[in-house]
Amino acid sequence: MTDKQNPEQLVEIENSEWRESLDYVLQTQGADRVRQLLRQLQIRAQQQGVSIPYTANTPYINTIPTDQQAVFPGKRELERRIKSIIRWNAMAMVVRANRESPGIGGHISTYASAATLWEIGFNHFWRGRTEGFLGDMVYFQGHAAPGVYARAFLEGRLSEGDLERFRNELHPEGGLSSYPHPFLMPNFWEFPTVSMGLTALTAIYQARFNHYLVDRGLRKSSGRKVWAMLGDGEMDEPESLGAITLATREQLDNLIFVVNCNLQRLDGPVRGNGKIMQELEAAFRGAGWNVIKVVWGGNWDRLLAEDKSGKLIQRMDEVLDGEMQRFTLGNGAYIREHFFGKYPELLELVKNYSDDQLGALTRGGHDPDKVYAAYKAAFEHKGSPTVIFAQTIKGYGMGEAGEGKNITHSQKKLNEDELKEFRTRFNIPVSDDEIAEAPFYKPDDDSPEIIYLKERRAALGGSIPSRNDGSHPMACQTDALIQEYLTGSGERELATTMAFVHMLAKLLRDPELGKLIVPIVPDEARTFGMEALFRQAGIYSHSGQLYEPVDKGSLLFYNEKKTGAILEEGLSEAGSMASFIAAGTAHSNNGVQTIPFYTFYSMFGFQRVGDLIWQACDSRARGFLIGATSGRTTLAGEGLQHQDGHSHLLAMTPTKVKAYDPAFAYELAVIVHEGLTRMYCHQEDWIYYLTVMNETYQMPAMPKRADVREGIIKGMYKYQAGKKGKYKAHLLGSGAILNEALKAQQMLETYQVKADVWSVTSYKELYTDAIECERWNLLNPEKKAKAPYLSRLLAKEKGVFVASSDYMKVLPAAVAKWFPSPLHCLGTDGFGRSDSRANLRDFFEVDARYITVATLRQLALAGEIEMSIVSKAISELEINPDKLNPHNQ
Ligand SMILES: Cc1ncc(C[n+]2csc(CCOP(=O)(O)OP(=O)(O)O)c2C)c(N)n1
Ligand SMILES: [Mg+2]
Repeated sequence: MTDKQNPEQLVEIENSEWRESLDYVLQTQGADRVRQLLRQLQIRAQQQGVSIPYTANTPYINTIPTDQQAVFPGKRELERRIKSIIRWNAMAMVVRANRESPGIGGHISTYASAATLWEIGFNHFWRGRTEGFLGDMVYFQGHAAPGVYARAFLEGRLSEGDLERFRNELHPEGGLSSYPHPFLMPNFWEFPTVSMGLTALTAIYQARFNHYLVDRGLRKSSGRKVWAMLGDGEMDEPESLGAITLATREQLDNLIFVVNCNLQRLDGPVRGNGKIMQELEAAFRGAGWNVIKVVWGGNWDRLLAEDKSGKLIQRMDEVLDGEMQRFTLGNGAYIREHFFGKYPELLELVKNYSDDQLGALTRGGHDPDKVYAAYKAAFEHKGSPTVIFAQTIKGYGMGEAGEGKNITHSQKKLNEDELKEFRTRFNIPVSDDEIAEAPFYKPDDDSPEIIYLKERRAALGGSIPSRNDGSHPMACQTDALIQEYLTGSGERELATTMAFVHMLAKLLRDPELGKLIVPIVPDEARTFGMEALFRQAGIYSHSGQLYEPVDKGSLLFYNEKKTGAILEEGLSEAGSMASFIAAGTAHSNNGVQTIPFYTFYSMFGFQRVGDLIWQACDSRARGFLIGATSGRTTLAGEGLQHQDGHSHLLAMTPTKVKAYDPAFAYELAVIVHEGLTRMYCHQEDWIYYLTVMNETYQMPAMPKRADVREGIIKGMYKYQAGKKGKYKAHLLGSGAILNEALKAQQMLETYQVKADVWSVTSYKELYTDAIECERWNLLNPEKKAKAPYLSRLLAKEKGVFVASSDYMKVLPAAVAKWFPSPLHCLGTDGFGRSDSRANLRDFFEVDARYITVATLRQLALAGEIEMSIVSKAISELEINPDKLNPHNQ
């Protein structure tokens, strides 16, 4: 030190001395010692009141230092050629599809940014399914699907015609779906990844479920990995981050996230004013993940090594994502001026670099060496999940057409000049004469590219993605399982929820099916009376039970164990649905026919996780969704945000869902039996949604008529004929409200009405069947018209019809037109209230009195009785006609 040094210089000298000390310790004693010393310094500072700001971030440089980088084992030049061809074809698919049908859509820029990330996976890591190995599970970012198709084309799995029919699925020869949909391409896609946010969530639970299967002894551990290829914009969805702590808690080192940080989403930058990689790094490190950042390409390594001032890393840390995007568009001179130009030390650092060299500095996600090293480290990492954040450029290679521009996400067209530029940049052998056509290009089968690509896939066990439908019809012996529920409960009163839990316990004990049953519950087991299953089946916990539960002495103690069957997901309906999807698709994805029974508060089902239910259908998941505590008036006391009177409407939407609202234990048993038979014995893709209730009453025996069982399944059957009366009516009831119809049947006798009571187990089944007939009749005008089941059932019935349920009036209204005379619908439109069942049924006008009045009015409208009788009934039954409409309250 000399006197002439100013304070800034002194600080700098001190900084460099400390840095050198650290380097020395690292070289002589290793990384652990460095960590110890830093910890010591932290303690020392804290003891003296110097609080150290918490940061979960590491500097904005690659996590893996160059000298620890695994050596890339591939043929780099050949892989680049292959990747370039895939880039071209992926782009051409979209361009051509949009020329053929303007507005048909598709995305070019996402795959353009992800190509290296995916190709390293395809050539070196992602293993296909072989005899002895189920293969890795790769969730491909949905809108980059053209990249997967373009690769499948080179691998010979798809033809040129297939590529031409991208987004043209209704073509007579079939086309390629816009995004990954197992529902639409069941032999190709495994995981629907299109609804942003669900990929991360479902991948986490899938990885956990893979452990569950091993722990429960249903599958051998094989080392297979779950890879989720994600977008940085997508990480803003709450579901993306919502389960990341579960992944560490469960030590999911079989899980790897790769987040393609192209710093852009659809409209613009993900974090123009910040740094998305740093923000996500903090979240994931905080959650205990192994985080690997791949920020810069290899051509930055020398600059970083030569930078003794620390200013380069400082600049990297400072630069905003919005600026980084700007550097993509700017040339080398611009980068020199605006990136390096901020500090004289940095200008000095790059003084021997030409503008072209600066312009060519790459982002980490476009450097195969860096990406390979990150993947290898992730693959080998033990004890926690890994997330790789790879910085890329959105629309990489699209040049003027969109590289790094805010419009790039939606860019679907390239003009001739832009095509030429793309062709030249990636060296695709397409001549100027042909370029306007954007022809697909595939090298000959004996070309080095195709030979190499096929060799690599063969070495990794074959092509992916490839969905294997491992379904084999099973000879199930399920009849005996339900017999006991068909005979009724005698004097004993129970709720359908209790009957269901009893059935579930019985299924779990069954020697054939028991090991396949997966009960799933989001912290409501006690609400549903399921705690008896804790002891019987055990709550799954990979680490077993490391503590003595407080209720150890009791019969129903909280029994966590490694071989537990119950997935107690805590308060996460979304997580539970993700588990449902994993268990419900195990027949294809895990070669084992697990049978999920996901039981939840029905209010927090379809409306809360409807998107995941839709995804479950797309995944071809099978299983039972049990909406418990259902019914707007049957769930007493809970009020507006708990009482469900509409999930059956929402259940109308996905056609692969069958929805039932049974009233009695025998109905429930018949439906569960039917579900097991169709989904597991016959291997059909269905999801059965059953609502069960918590009102207790005596469960009758199943009427001994041949039509009853069929009626339960088809949605409606006559439960009890009326005894006597001059006038004829039919009362339709569902769920617990069927009991109100039975009470009304009695009341109506005093008005000389003979009312038959029908149990409607499923309006959805009735509706689906009716519209199917209607459609057939429309298209076959000269053939004998088909009559819907409902019309056939009621063809000979005289009299009036009144339907009541614990759901909105529109539910029975959906099938009204197939009734022989007008149907009056009672239902629970409006917000719930906390009160007793009796008061709620009065408030919503669905109790026996309202059914009685509605029936009398239908009779009066039909000219059978006088309207004055209706008025008389209103007053006799103490109904206030000036009562406010619950719909508006
Ligand atoms: C839930 C949901 N909302 C909106 C979309 C429409 N969408 C598809 S891709 C996209 C932007 C994705 O950005 P990012 O995740 O960063 O992916 P990139 O294309 O940049 O790789 C949007 C908004 C969607 N698929 N899902
Ligand atoms: Mg993005």
